[in-house]
Amino acid sequence: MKSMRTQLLFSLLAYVVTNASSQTSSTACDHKHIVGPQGLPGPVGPQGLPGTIGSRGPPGPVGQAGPPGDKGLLGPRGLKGDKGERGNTGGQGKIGKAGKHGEKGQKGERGLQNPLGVMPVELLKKQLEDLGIIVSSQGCDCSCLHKRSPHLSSGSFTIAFVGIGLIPVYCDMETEGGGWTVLQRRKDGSVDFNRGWNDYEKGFGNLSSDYWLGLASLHQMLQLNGANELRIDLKDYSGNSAYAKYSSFNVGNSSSKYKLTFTGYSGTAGDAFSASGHSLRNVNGMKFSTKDQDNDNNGGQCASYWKGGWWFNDCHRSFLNGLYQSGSDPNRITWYTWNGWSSLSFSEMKFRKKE
Ligand SMILES: [Ca+2]
Repeated sequence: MKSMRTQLLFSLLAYVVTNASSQTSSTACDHKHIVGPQGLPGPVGPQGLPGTIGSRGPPGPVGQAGPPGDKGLLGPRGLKGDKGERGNTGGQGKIGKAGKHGEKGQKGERGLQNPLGVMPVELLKKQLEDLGIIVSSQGCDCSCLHKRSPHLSSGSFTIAFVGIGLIPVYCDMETEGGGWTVLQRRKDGSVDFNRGWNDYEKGFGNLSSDYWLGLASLHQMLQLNGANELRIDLKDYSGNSAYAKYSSFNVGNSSSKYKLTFTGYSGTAGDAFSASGHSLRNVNGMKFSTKDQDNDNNGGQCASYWKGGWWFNDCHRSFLNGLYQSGSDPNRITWYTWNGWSSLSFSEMKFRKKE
């Protein structure tokens, strides 16, 4: 660069000297008016220096929009918002599950003694109706029911007994003045009577046909009544009828094995319970026995052998829980003092409070 500038400076000095000498010469020779031919053009000068940078031009028009870019990455989680205002009151929710039973309350005061040993009728009736049980009377057996409502016909009733519970019974409201609670019936052989202790204790069968009230309920109902009488109605397969009646009748509790006691026979069928004095067949004072509980006075097991539960002594002269079959066999429904060993087609044992 420096040598180029130096070269340009010498070229400029040479031009100035040449013009000065030609003017001097012209002046010196002006008076002669002599003009020579035009000289040849000089050589091409060196390239000039680059110019300064121009000013920025005006902005161009806006270009067209480009294609959309790729989706960006998920941004960071935002900050927790402020607590909102309390909402409106909601609707009523569904009923929750029942809570646990509360603690047992203290025992109430003893109520007034009811002559029939029953709890307040309306209270019990209400409670039972709530359970869907229709009750015609409370805490009194068929004899009490008959006394209260003489118009009632024979039929099935559910009776509530204080301290015992509900007991379904059949009431005979016609025979000999009515008011009998049926404890046993054989009518059509529809129910098997060759059963164990538990069944005889709690009862079984159908109130309208063959049934056994149950020794536990029987004992309790007799207890509530105090004094009771017993009636037994019988029929044979020829259509003949007879009955036996005992003016006192009782059955003990479970500890006594439901021991049977009776006195005061009357009737048309004979006193088969006492076996007409046959001491080994008399069932007065006998315990109840079943095929799975031997409480008899026999070396074997009367109930297993004769196929039914009964108050056996050294077996029997009366056996109303025997097999329901016609014919002649001590394992069938028997009332020996009336029909010998010939079986019976019907039997009904019933008690009522003795007035
Ligand atoms: Ca025995």
